[in-house]
Amino acid sequence: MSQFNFTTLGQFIIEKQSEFPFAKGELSRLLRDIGIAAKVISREVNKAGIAEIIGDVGEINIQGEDVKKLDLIGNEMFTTVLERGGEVCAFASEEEDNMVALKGTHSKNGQYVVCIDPLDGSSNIDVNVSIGTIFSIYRRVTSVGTEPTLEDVLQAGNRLVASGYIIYGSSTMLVYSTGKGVNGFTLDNSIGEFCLSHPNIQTPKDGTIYSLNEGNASDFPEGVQKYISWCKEKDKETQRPYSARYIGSMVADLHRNLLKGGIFIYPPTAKAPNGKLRLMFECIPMAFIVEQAGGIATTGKERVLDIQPKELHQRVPVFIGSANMVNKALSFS
Ligand code: P6P
Repeated sequence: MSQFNFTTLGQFIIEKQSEFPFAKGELSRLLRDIGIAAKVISREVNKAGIAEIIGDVGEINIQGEDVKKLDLIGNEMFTTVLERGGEVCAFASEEEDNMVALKGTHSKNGQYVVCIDPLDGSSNIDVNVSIGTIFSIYRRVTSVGTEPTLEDVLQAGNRLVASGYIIYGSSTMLVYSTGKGVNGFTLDNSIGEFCLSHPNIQTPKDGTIYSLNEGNASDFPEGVQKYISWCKEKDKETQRPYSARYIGSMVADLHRNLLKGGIFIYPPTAKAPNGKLRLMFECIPMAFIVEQAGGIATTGKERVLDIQPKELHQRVPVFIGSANMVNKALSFS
C-alpha cells in the first residue's frame, strides 16, 4: 500500500463539504479548529506525567468535582481556538458555570455555538487511564452580529449540526458525525495529522458487554437490577453471562462499546437522582454519535435527542448503545 494512501481529517472534511450545498466552509473550518485543539490537548495529556500538570488545582467546579490542571488547560485551549477561529459566537463548557460569549474579533458574526466537555473522565488522568473530549455544534438561533444568548446553547439534540469526541488512549482518535454517518480518525504523530482509520462506523445491534457502576447497584431502579441479573445468567443461545466492562470514563466506555457492541447505563442513584451525566456536555453529543452509528440513546423514558434542555448543567439518566441490548434493558422497566 502506498505510504501516501491516507486521508487526513482536513481532506475528509473538504471532500464531505460538497454534501452540504449551502455550506461555504464555516463548519469545515470549525471542525478543523477542533482538530487542532485536540492535537494540542493530546500532546499535553501524553506528557502530563512528566510535565508537572498532574493533580488538582485546588478548585471545585460547578459539578462539585476537583478541577484538574489538565481540565483547565483543555478548557483554555478550546476557548482560544474557538475565539481565534471566528466561526463560533458562544460556547458552553462543563468547566464553566455559565455560557461564554466569545470576544474574538469576528466572534459576534460566528454562526455556530459549541458545547464542550474539555476532558471527560479527568479523575483518571493521574492514573493514566483513557480520557476524552466531547463536543457538540449547533447553529445559533439569535441573529448573526448580535450578542449571543443562552437560547443559542439550550437546544435539543435533534437540532445538532455535528458532534463528536476525542479519546486520548493507546492512540488518540477523533470520532465525529455531521448527521451523515460516523467516521473515526487516528492521530499519526509522525505527520501530526488525524488520518481516516474507521470509515462509516456502525455499532453492532447486539453485544455481550454491559457497562455501569455496579457499586451503586443497591440504588438502581428495580428494572435495572433485574436487567443486570439477566446479563449474569448462563444461557448459551444468548451468549450470557455477558462481560462487565466499566472504565469510569464515558468516552472510553462508549468508544469500546460503539466498535464492539454493548450497553452503557448510568441510572438514577441516591446520590444522583437524575443520573450523574450531563445532558448538554455528555449525553446529547454521545447520543447523536450512537444513533448515527445505528444504536439507541434514551433516558429510559424518552429519546435523549428529543429532550429540550432547561438548564446548562442539567443531568439525565442514560441507557445508550446497541439497539437490541438497550431495548432488552428497557423491557425490564
Ligand atoms: P462514576 C467521569 O467523571 C464521568 O462524568 C464519566 O466520564 C463517567 O462515565 C462517569 O462520570 C463515572 O461516574 O459515578 O461511576 O464514577
